[in-house]
Amino acid sequence: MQESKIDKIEITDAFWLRYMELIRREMLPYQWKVLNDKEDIVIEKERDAAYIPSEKSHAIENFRIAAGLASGHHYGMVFQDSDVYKWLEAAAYSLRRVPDPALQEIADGVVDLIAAAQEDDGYLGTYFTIEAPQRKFKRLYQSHELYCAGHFIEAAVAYYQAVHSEKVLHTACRLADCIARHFGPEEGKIHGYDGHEEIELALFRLYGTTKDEKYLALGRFFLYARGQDPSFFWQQRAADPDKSVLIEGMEGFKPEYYQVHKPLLEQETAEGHAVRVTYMCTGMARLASLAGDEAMLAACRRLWKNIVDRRMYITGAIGSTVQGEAFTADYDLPNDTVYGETCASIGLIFFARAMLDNEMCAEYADVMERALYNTVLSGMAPDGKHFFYVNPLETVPEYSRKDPGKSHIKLTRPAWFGCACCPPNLARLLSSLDNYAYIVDGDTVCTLLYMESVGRFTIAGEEVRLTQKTDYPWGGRICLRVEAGGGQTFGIGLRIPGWAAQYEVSLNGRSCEGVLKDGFLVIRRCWRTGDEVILQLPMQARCWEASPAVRADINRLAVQRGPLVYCLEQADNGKDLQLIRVPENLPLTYRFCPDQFGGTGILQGTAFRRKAPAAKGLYSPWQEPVYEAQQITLIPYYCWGNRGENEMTVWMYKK
Ligand code: FUB
Ligand code: ZN
Repeated sequence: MQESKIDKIEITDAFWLRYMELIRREMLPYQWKVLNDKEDIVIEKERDAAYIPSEKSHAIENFRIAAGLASGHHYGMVFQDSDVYKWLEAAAYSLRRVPDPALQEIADGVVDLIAAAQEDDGYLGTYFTIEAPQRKFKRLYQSHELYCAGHFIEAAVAYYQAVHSEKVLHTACRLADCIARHFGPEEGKIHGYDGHEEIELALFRLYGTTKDEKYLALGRFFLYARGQDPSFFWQQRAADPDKSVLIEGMEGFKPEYYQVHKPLLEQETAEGHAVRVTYMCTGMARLASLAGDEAMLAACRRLWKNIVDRRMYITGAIGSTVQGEAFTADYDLPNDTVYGETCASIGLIFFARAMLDNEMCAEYADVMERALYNTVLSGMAPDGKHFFYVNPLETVPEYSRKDPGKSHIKLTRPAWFGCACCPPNLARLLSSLDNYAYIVDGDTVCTLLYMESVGRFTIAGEEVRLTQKTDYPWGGRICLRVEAGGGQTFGIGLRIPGWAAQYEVSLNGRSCEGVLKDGFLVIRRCWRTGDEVILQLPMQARCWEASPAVRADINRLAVQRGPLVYCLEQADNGKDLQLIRVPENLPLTYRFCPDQFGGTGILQGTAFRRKAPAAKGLYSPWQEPVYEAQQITLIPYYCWGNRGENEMTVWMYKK
């Protein structure tokens, strides 16, 4: 069969271009200044813990010291380098979309600096170069050496693809080669892996670009070695003569935290640190598609099902506890102590996208959409300079202020964090959304995320262009205009979102049928230039409930309109949101407000407020509750926390 592939997706969508331009014009310059300690901001700890370094970033200065261009000590988390790498990756995607000589000059300078900080044998890692060369690769459960390496490799591949910098790719290959000399199944090498997965998925990307099988084999080794000997990290720790810890607060974590309690093929449930799980799964899914590894794919499916059927919030957030930023148990989804790290939902999107390369199942794209439009967007403010690390589904300001167990539940977005993993992760995901819009499967082009765009494809050796018009997520009409030369037979697959109760499809103005398979409606025919397919999705707001197994959500309803989950905020609805009661068929009217939160659609309707019984104590004999009507306003969840400290809830109590 002749080749089919995506050639280029140009996003022209008003909703998403606003974000992409915000990243290009505001976020990248802002983050660059922060990484250079040139922005006058308060850096907050993501939770109350004395050991989180939050005086400054120092990330660029660490590289300058490692390169011998400055003197001093390393500052920050042991993985502070990854902030720079993620920034570089985001800059690469932005440059791929819009050439920008000033940004490229800065990025080229970063590449030069990274290369200067690299040691002669290819080793790269400013903490160990500056502070502890004798401990390289000796404390892998905490060191993040391969995690940082992975982030650099990802950035390097993206930057190479964007601006053809041979230097960045060369630097990345030298680093990967250094790792390959130290790790592997051979005698004399380390039969181990990093405490934080990332290198695996990165090596697969490097393999994709260089086609060097060594990188595929090394990534495969890391995945298959993981968990074979659950005591590996602790053996390393015992053997390290230096007993000082690299990251405080991590000593008590069990093997599950690092996903090393069992070999990956035996892991049935998502355990431990949520970001680690998603990066691991992304690596597993990429290996499955690159190598046709069926056993690995089956393991991915098991972990996927466990996450999305039992351990994911309606907002696409994952990670139920601050302790270890981790998964807990099936259906344990507390709304007010949740972790829901922005990076974890970003990782879930990576995992979903990698699964789509294995099998065309719309559920993967549905979850991608859920995580993206809700938790990921909630991770940043409309100014592109304030960020959430944790994305709760319920807040009470006084509880966050006074309960040490809720210190991670911030009420407004900080300017930066002591551990700044999330802000540059947002920048790299949102500036590369073109990678998530379509997929080509055989001779079928499938839509994944709906957004205005011009997509150029090669289908069975022929050029095809699809122009997508829509005002999604506000409107549900999606129009695809085809340009296909003199007529070609191929498939167009439309994702029918899981949230859509029904849909209509027309072809050139007439109702049309396709074949619905795994959530994609595939229309196969001889397409001609000018053909137009219109998909109409229902956009009325609906109440959703959680499985009764979720104790935190029992007798509660959440509102979703299209892909957007909505919430109540005190700013619109008054204090004591727990007193608001909603009927299941809550009628809601939709209104687009161009001036709110950069332009957003709000919902309004009549609900009830339970009146507090007069002069009663904390407890009293049960009485029939009394309600009064209350107009309520719901805003998209991603907009919450932008109007000062304020109560918020996604799940409302049923009347
Ligand atoms: O450990 C590196 C990153 O820092 C993790 O991915 C985040 O969860 C944060 O802990
Ligand atoms: Zn993060």
